[in-house]
Amino acid sequence: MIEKIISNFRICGDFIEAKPFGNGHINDTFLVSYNQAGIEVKYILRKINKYVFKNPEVVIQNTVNVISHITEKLKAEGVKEISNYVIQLVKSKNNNFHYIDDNKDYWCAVFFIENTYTVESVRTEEQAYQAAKAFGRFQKLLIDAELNQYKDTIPNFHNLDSRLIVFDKALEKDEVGRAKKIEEELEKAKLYRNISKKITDLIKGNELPIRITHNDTKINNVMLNKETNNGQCVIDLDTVMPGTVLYDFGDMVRTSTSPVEEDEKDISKVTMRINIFEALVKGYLEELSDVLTELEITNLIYGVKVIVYEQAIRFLTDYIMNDVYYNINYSEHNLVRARTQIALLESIEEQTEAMEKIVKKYAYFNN
Ligand code: GN1
Ligand code: MG
Repeated sequence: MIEKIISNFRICGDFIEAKPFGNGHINDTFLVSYNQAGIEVKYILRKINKYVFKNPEVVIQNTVNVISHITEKLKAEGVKEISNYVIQLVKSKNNNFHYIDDNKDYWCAVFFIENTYTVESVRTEEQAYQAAKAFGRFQKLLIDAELNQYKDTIPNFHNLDSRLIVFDKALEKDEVGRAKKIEEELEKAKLYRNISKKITDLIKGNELPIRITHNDTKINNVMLNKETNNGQCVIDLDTVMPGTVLYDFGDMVRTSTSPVEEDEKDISKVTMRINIFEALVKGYLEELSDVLTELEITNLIYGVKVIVYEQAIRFLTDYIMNDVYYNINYSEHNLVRARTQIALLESIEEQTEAMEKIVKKYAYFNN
């Protein structure tokens, strides 16, 4: 079946194999290899989840825009071998950047970048620093992207207020009776609810700059070079759209600072590692401290709290709704994920002062 799908793209040579790839929670992703005159060449093929992305054409248009923006800027900087640093889409035989199958599902193919790897949790300060530099560089390259060329691929994606409305509704309906199993988690979710207040005010007051941002800066969305460990290429561009850097910084910290994965069952292992946090701040601000505003920089840690809390709410909501959004491997999977997010938030709250000091250390207000 995958062989048939990929045959609709402009790829020459002989199909070798297709294997499921990566750990994304949303789209189906495959690594496909071809024999091209004796050389094995790999591609990543993805089916866009149409439950999550109601308008796949927008996802593709934004992706095309961001790739061409970054490609042009790297060219202007004189960078060689640009396809090692920004993903490149393969055209379909119909001359589109996607193929639509009989099920009306949209598929996209990109060239696989050789000699790179991704991590699910950060092992070293160096990895954190390099990944943060890559996300920072990505943001810097997009600093002059035209806002009006990008549409929302998922409306209100990081709007915590609307996430909370959906959460409250799900809880009220409690369709499959799961609410009674999560009393402790609900108590904690309530405790931290006031986190949402300030972000709503900042955004409504138009105080935070709206930029083209990534919106899914999970640590496994940056490809690191196998030899140098450099953060080589930021991937998963489905949610590139207007947003704030607070969310991107927040999601990077959320997914990098805990020593264990998002679905660790033993929450005593979940903690915000301050040395990893420092490496992230250093890498991110080395690239961005001269372009971000003071308001953005002074709210970075607040952004972390917003994102971790939002993620806890999203996992809890999906658990209450009987797992309609995220891919799961077992029935409590979303609940386990929500618990790690709450534990992480608790650890962040405890270390806020030390985190603030670190941000101050690396922030140079040049604006
Ligand atoms: C999803 O697809 P993936 O795994 O990169 C989700 C993110 C969540 C994340 C939680 C479009 O990302 O927003 O933060 O799972 N993507 C979408 O791990 O909802
Ligand atoms: Mg994603």
